Amino acid sequence: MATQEKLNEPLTLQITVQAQTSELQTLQITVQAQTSELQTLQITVQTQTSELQTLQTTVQTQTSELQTLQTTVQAQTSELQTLQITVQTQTSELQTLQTTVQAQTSELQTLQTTVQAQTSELQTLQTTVQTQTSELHTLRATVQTQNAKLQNQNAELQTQNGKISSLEQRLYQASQDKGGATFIRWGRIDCPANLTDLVYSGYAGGTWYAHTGAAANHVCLPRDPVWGPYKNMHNTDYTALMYGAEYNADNTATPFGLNSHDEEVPCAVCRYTSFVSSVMIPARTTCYSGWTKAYSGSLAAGYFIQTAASEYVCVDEHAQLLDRGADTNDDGTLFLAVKAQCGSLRCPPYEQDKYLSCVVCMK
Ligand SMILES: [Ca+2]
Ligand SMILES: [Ca+2]
Repeated sequence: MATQEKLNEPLTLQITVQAQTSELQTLQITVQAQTSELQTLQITVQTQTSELQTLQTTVQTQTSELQTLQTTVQAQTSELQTLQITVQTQTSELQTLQTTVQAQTSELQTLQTTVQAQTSELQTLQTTVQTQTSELHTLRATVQTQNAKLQNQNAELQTQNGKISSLEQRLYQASQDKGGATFIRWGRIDCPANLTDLVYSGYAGGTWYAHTGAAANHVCLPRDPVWGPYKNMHNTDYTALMYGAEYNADNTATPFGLNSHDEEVPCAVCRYTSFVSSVMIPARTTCYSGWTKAYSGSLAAGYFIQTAASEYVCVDEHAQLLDRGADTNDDGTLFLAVKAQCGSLRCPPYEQDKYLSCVVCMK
């Protein structure tokens, strides 16, 4: 056996060499492959190295950015804390407000209940008002009717009031006014104060001193004549005549005031306020007992040698003169002083050629 083995040894070697050669070739191929692969890896490593550098740069950049972001985050965290405090405060306020809202909601419900009750009441009232409005219209119509009646009654009342007033006035006069008699105060435009009222004042008038007919009495003509319907009748001579009056006493002996000659004579119609009678007493300046003096003065009448009749009147002791009368001598009815003439006239007590006084007395 050993021989055999020796015979076979070169072959084995060959086989081995071949195997090894093959294996070597395989290894070479493998080395080549690995070399190629290594190159590829080197390239890859280089590439990755370059990428790594790029990444490092990126990381640095991102680290810087991260720091910036951290700063920002810290600031925002601080701000967030502030906001959280604010939120807590607001939450607390909100809770308070919710409590308030709940209270108000409750109150609102109470009010709604009240409003509903009042609405119901209001409807009832509206119904009542409508009813009352209707009644009011009816009442207004009634009132208008009654107003019309009232106006008629007022008119009647006014008429009756007028009658009552008139009756009262008459009654008052009947109860209070014991006066009523009148007299003419010659030579004055006024009446004795406190005792009499002035009815009117005017101008003494009468007959022309030289006429042989017509009236004898003097009249007191008012200053404001009211003409009657026959004022403008046809002018004939079959009439009486009315003249004015002058004081015609001699200026050297006149009871009618200085320079009274040719002055015209005023007069006043007077009414007693508390006396029922009066009398003109010639030849007196005082009244008899129980009588009150209205005025005194001088007895006057017409010129005795003239043809016209006249009458005795009492001219006031403070005789007045009508304005502008002395400018002209117009005559008319003449007022002269009266002298006593003894004989049938008892002397004494009278005295010849003495001027007579007069007085108007009231009771
Ligand atoms: Ca005259
Ligand atoms: Ca004269």
